[in-house]
Amino acid sequence: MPRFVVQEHHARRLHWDLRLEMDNVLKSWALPKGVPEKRGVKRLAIETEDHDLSYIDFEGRIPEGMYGAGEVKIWDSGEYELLERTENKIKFLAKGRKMNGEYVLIKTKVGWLLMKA
Ligand SMILES: [Mn+2]
Repeated sequence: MPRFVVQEHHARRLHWDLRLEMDNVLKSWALPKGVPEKRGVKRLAIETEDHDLSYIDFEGRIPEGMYGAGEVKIWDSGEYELLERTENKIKFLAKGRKMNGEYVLIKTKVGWLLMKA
């Protein structure tokens, strides 16, 4: 089963980074407001660069002067089941402790949105 992680990132602005193990990399989205807890709530998910698989368990401090400087903590992690994937939609069943259940990433005109399905 592929894995996912949500890293709480205390950069200049606090955000959460959702990363899905996919195509042998970590596909990544920054969530300014975190993972939606309720159905129907749409949260902006800003697509960011793919990360190496080894980054999935990274926690620690990114030094000052480096991109993303600040503390990174794992907010949740686990496995997921890919339910649907098209160019504009990724639906998955997350099996984490906090991120648990069906979620969908949808690409809209304004970018990606993350919803609890
Ligand atoms: Mn980040």
